[in-house]
Amino acid sequence: MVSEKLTLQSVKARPVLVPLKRPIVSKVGLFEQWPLILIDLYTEEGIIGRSYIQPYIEQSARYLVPAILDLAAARKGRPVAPFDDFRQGIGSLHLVGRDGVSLIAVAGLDMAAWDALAKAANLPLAVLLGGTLGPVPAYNTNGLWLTPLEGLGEEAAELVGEGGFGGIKLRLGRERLDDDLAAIAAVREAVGAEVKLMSDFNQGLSLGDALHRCHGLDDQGLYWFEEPIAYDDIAGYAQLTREVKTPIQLGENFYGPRAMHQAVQAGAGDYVMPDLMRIGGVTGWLRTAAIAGAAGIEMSSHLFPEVSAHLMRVTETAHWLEWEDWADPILAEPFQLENGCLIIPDVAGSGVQWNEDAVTRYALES
Ligand code: SMN
Ligand code: MG
Repeated sequence: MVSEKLTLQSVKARPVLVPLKRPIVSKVGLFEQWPLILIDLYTEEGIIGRSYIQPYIEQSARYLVPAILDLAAARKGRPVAPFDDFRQGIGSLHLVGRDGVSLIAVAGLDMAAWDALAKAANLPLAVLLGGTLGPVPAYNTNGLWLTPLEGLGEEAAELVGEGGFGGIKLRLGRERLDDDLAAIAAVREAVGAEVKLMSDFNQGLSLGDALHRCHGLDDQGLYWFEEPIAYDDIAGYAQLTREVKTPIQLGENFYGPRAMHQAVQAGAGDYVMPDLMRIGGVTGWLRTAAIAGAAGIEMSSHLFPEVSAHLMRVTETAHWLEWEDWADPILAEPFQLENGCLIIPDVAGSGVQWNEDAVTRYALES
């Protein structure tokens, strides 16, 4: 047979709510537990593609699951072809907007489709994409939220120790500049000079406040300032990038490759970090990586460490993988870390498989 084909049969999308080891206390919200939507894409040939999305908002399953299932129903009986499906998916939903729910639904199915294709080829996703398996340098984002200063040093040391990490991320944008300075000092003292300190403002500041705050923190040796202002104020980001010495990082809220193109054209950041759910899954990432690569901008990942790790192996300007373990409670085989790197398992597909007992335990009514 010249070509093995995969034909979409049906899709299941199951919301779960999993416990977090450390609650997320951030400018984008307080989360004690973390919602995921688990997607299983069944093919007539018997291969099942799997993916998850992390929609932040527990109740969002009420509108995300129907969007995913509607798209899937329109594809029933058709070949699993993510590049075609990406265009068709956005095309079919653009009347209610190209971003947001539409792109998230497309992205979730896209990641499951690529997993199915890699499984059908009996290759890890990175290898299907023309790369190799290997360690992926990661920083630990699993803590250092906007929590009391007293606990930060101890937590920073714990975070480094969780995988021999060479970088950790600290949330900033506390009430006063001095509070941010004290947080940085506590963390630095605990982890020493060598560990890279990424920082994230989670869009918490106005442009004026960001100019003050970033200038006030510019000599602290932070590795990057992430999202000081609202994610779509591209002109404001371009100004910060021009005026601040510390590299500006953004991109977790970019919806689709065109948003990356616009940001790059505007000089909106020194670094970028797309999120698989918003950028459009594997297909959206590949297109986005080409834009960042051509521009010579280093590209990190946001959340989704498992699938992102495969993609970092084929990303021209691959920079840092963001490590969080939030999906671990429902994964059959959580990914492992060694010497600050995520280890991609040598299995067909992305390596994302469910622990069905845990899925039942954490199931959420949609
Ligand atoms: C973040 C991610 C998920 C929840 C809150 C904050 C953050 C990050 O922006 O970059 O990790
Ligand atoms: Mg962020």
